[in-house]
Amino acid sequence: SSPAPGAVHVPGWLDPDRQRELVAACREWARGPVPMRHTRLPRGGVMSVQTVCVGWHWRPYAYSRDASDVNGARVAEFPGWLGELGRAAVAEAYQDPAAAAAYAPDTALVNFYDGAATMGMHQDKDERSGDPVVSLSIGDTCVFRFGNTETRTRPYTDVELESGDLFVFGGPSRYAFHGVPRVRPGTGDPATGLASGRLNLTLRVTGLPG
Ligand code: MD3
Ligand code: FE
Repeated sequence: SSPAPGAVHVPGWLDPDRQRELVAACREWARGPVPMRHTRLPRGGVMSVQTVCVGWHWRPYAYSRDASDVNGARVAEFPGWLGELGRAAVAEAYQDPAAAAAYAPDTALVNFYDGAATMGMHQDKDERSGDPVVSLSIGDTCVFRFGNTETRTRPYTDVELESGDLFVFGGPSRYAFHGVPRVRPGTGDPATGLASGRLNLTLRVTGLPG
């Protein structure tokens, strides 16, 4: 379904095997070379979500190859199979083979939510490319709040994101405010390999050279 122009929600897009593979891959990335951690905000806050990055390291408000705010190591290489998954996601969401073929994500942000973690309303503007963001959810269901491009307040739409769901945000939705006001503990299937909590992978195009 499409809650707004350029935003497409595909429930249950990842089959159980794919979800297990992604959980296993995220577990490896979470160990290193840059360990998963609570991102520190420039004004002294700490995010309740834990994040590990692949391809490029994100910190507010910039991307780099080295994680100078964590351990100084270079982030893990962005694997070819993850780019293929991103192109398949865009093909499914937009039913547009040309748009899918041109989609070349070079970074993935992996967010882990324990039962209490939330993400406040924000826009994603650190990328220099307006190409779509692909979001993949695994584990506990969450309430995803999808807003407007002007303010972090109403009007917004609350959508339940479940394990296996795909969401693609492109076109006018690319710069919409969004957040995760709550997760629903105990709703995930441990067969994914996640005993508790929620994983979200976002694939993005940084627009940075090399
Ligand atoms: C809409 N992550 O990492 S995914 C983020 O579930 C982020 O972890 C949330 O917001 C999460 O920045 C939401 C859905 C999402 C991701 C990126 C977007 C929605 C978006 C970028 C632009 C518009
Ligand atoms: Fe975001």
